[in-house]
Order: sequence, then C-alpha cells, then structure tokens
Amino acid sequence: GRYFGTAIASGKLGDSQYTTIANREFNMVTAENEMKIDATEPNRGQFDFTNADRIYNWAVQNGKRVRGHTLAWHQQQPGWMQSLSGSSLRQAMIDHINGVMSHYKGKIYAWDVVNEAYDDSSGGRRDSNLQRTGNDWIEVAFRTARNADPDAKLCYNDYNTDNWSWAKTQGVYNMVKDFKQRGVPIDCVGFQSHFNSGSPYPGNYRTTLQNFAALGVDVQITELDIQGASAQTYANVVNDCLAVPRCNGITTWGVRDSDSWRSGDTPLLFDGNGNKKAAYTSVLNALNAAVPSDSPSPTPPVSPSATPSDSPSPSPSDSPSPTPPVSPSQSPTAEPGGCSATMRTVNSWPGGFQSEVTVRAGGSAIRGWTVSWNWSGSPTITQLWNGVRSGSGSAVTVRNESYNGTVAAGGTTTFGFTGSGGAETPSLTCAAS
Ligand code: 9MR
Repeated sequence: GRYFGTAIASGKLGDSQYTTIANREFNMVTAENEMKIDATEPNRGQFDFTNADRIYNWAVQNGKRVRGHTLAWHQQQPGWMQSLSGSSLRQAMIDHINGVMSHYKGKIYAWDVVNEAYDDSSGGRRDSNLQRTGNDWIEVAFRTARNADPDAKLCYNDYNTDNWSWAKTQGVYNMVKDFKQRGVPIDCVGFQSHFNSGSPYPGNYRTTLQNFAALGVDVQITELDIQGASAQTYANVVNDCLAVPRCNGITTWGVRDSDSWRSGDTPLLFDGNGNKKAAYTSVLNALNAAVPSDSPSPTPPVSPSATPSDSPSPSPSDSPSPTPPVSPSQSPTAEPGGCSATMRTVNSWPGGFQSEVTVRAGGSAIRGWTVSWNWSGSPTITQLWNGVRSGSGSAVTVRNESYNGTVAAGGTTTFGFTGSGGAETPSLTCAAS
C-alpha cells in the first residue's frame, strides 16, 4: 500500500536506460529541480512549466503519481525574488504558490509547500529573506496552498530531522504540533533523509516517524540516499516506514548512482551502469515481507493471563484497524515486573518467512529485555531488526537495542526478522532487566 518513488530529471528523459529503470521500479515521481521556484516562475508573474510538465506527463503516462517539490524555499529562488523583501516578497510567495498550484490543481499527490525552513543546529528558524517577512510566513504558505488545491496533501519538508534527539527535529516537531493545535492546514511531514557520515541513519529514526505521525500528520521519506548504500541501512529505513502506519512511502533522490547529487557517495539503489545493487535486494525483500496495508495491520497478541487493562492501547494513527495475528505462541507466565514475549508469523513464502516478536512488560516498567527460544526444525534468521541477536544453531537469543529496552508497565515493543526455511512459532522465554 505504500509508494516507492524517485526523483526524476527532465534532461534524462531521453536516456532509455534511465527511463527503463525508473518506469519499471518506481510508482511515484518527484521533479528533482523542475518544479522549483526558479524553474516555474523565471520572471515575476510569468510561469513556465515546460520541463515540469515533461516530468509530470512522463509520470502520469506511465501510471505514476507525482509529488510536488517545492513552493517556498530560501534556495533556487529566481533573481527577481532574491532581491525582494517584506510585504512585496510575501505577496510574491503567495502569488507563486497560487500560480503553480493552479496549474497542477487536482493532479499532485502531495506538495512540499515549505522546504528547509529550520536552522541546522539551534532548533529555531533559519534566517532567510522569507523568514524576515515575518514568522508567520510558513502558515501563510500552507493556508494559501490549501485554498489553491484542496486535494493535495500539504507537507513540510526538511533534512537533518531524522534523529529524534536533534534540536532541529524538535523545532520542526513543535511547529507541526502548534499548527495542528491551531488548525493551520498541514497534512504531512517529509523527511529528506540524506544519510551520510555527518548525518547518519539514527537508531531512533522509527521513533521520530512515530512521534510525528502521532501528531496527526502523514510522514513521507522524500529524498532518501545513503552514503555507501549499506543494504542493512536501506532495509532499516524501509522497515521503519513499514512499522509506522502513517508512513505513506519512500522516495530515493535519483535512480542510478551517476544520477545522484552526491554521485561520489554511490548512495542509490542502482549503480552507474543501471545494475541493481545489494541495497536494491534488501529493500525489495523488506517490502515483499510486509503485510499489505489494504489488509489490516497486525496488533500484538494479548497473553491469556493478561487482565483487560493489559490490552494494547489504541494506535494514535487513523490507519486501518488491526487484524488478529497468525499462529501466536506465548510464554507461559509473565512475572510481575518481568516480561513475556510472543512470536507470530507475519508472512511466509516458499523457502522463507517473516516473523515478529512482541515483548510485553509485566506489572512494572523494564529497562532491558532478552528473549530466547529454540527452533525445533532448522530455520535460519537472515535478517533481524530492532534487536541484537546472539546464540547459534537452534538456540536463539535476542536482546534489546539501545533505543527500545525501556518498556512501560504493560507496554509492548516489537522486533522482527526474516528467515529461510519453514516458519515456526516456538514458545519464548523473556527475561527483564
Ligand atoms: O538534487 C538537486 C540538485 O540537482 C540541485 O543542484 C540542488 C540545488 O539546490 O537541489 C538538489 O535537490 C535538493 C532538494 O531540492 C532539497 N533537499 C536537498 C536536495 C539535495 O541538495
């Protein structure tokens, strides 16, 4: 149910290797530069959609949807806009939003209405000519956008907002919270997720996505690229999105490494010759292991000894309601203050499967957990997330990651894995610390 998109450059639409891969592999398109302010309004009041429409038309003719990027940004402003300030710039911003959104009215899945408005370190706003028109410029942009095209989702989009503990993330979170409280129309937050050594994939990325979603907005991964394209990190990103019902989809910022704005980092899913990289396979495996979202998403099982107050709390999102798990197995007892664990088979296919383990704290909060079991047959874990595995052969032990050891009394956390062989649901033991 989620989309998987790419950025497209109009200048490459004549490259058949590029369009073949893009058409085969992706179902959402973002114009890498062609819908930006300098491209669409090169002279004040004169709009030019030549290259933007080339991308739009290629996308829809090939059955893809389009994300709009971007309407209000301190970069890639045409010269005439860079020289404006105050109420004149404010009006130019409003006119630009109206001009571009009316051209694409009813045709865009989501617009990045405002891009990169937060400072990299302070948690406050970035200084820019737009910011100097007054702190309300962002909400004016969103209100203008809602009127211009009520059918488009309206997103705030930024980078370095992936790590929950970073001040920039908190700054954007507080803005979105404030907008939701005051009724400023915002539907989604885009996480660019350009990961590299200075801004690595954080272990709390899923927490960030969840916390934003809990504010009542969709979350989208809008410009993903990962320095070195670690297959594991790509899978982690996909699994984090899949774990958050309001994560609508993922867009990589280009097709082949040679198309990337950071081509030296070889950060994408296809190499410069158009070959699938290891990261491609890990992304595809993670997606194939997912439960389709048009069938309801799963909920953790409630153990037989649980009291009604132990029931899982409702999801904060408005996603489809949960379905009972397949073949749950339960540890027989949960010590008060300890933990219990259950395994269920999420999905299986010839030769492989995906399972999920729900760890539930007992009567008091726990700070760490270790889950153990023995396979009766010989499945092999091929990939595990949200836990650290030890043990060998048929004996498996998984303990918490640094970010998910703490579980409130009666609360749950999950880890998952894919395996080869036949799925099993062994009884589990859970030890709390
Ligand atoms: O990939 C885009 C590159 O071709 C442009 O030269 C650059 C100019 O600002 O913008 C790049 O895309 C950026 C995107 O629009 C916003 N987030 C950061 C992206 C990478 O710089």
